[in-house]
Amino acid sequence: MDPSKTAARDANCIFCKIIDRQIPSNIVTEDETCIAIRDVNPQGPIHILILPKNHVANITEVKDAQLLGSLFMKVGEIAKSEKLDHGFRTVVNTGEHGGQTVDHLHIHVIGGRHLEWPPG
Ligand code: DGP
Repeated sequence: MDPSKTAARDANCIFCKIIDRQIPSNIVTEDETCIAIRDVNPQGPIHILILPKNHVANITEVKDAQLLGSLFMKVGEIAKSEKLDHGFRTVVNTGEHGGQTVDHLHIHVIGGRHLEWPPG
């Protein structure tokens, strides 16, 4: 098996603990590669985070194009199931300047209200 695809968690990562059910969360959907949870600090009526189950710190660390594809395919599925018919925003914060506070790759899906642009 490709070692880069072997399940791996970071013992100090809060999202890895959520994936392992050590910390409770509101799970929207999951499959073998990713999980989607409701953000604990929602920035809109709908705010969902899509994360890979294997620990990857951020988008620059991804080695697996198929994994990225799977994560982004979830965006559309979730937008449909959450009825975000009027649109939504997809955000991937990276590093300190990007406002990333949890070092486990995640895609924000925010919707349910009109969002301003540009961000601060
Ligand atoms: P970012 O700033 O892009 O790294 O986003 C991290 C998001 O994770 C932030 O919107 C708050 C959310 N978050 C942090 N801790 C938890 C948690 O324990 N549970 C859930 N559901 N969300 C969390």
